[in-house]
Amino acid sequence: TRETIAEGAVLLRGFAWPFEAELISALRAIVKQAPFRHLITPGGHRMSVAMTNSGSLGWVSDPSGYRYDPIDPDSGNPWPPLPDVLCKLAASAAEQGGFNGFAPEACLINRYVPGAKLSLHQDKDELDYAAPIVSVSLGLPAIFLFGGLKRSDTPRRYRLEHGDVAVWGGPSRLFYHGIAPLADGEHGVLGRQRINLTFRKVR
Ligand code: MD3
Ligand code: FE
Repeated sequence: TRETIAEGAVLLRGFAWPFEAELISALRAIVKQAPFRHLITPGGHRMSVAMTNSGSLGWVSDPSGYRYDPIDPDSGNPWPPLPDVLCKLAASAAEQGGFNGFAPEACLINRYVPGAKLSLHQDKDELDYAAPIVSVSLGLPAIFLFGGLKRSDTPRRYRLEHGDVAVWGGPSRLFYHGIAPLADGEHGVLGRQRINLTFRKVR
């Protein structure tokens, strides 16, 4: 199903199901080369969400700030390249959301275990806000908080489940958003975790 939840924001429930097996084996290969790690925010806090990246650029945070970097700082190697299946999934979802020719440079991969959360924030480290962000949810369900342009806008809550894909473009591209602390549970395929992929065009 396809639901418009804000101007430029489209929720495609179950869109990733046909890609499930290939997607998960591609993820396992990425994580072998670039394991999940807990980044430190510029404020000195360790994030409860663990992260890694695939693509020509990866998002990183350290005490000096946030940036996109072609090199994994933990290994000194480039991030694992974006597998074809991920690229195709992102491009076809973007097309469903009305964005043709989406070619992501970065795929940020977030891992949540029960209790992990992502506080309300804007995604502003990209230079190109005209391109959408495509997100893919896998594993345990999560409550997604979707605010507005101001931090003080009261967020709406959406339950994101395994296979749900969303396209965030237009005005919604700069809306505040976050993930409520993950509830405990066990997912049939991924176990006790939630994985979220966000595909981004950076420059
Ligand atoms: C709305 N990730 O990585 S995905 C992030 O589930 C991030 O891990 C969350 O926020 C997660 O930055 C949420 C949905 C999402 C992603 C990016 C957006 C919604 C968005 C950018 C603008 C507006
Ligand atoms: Fe975000």
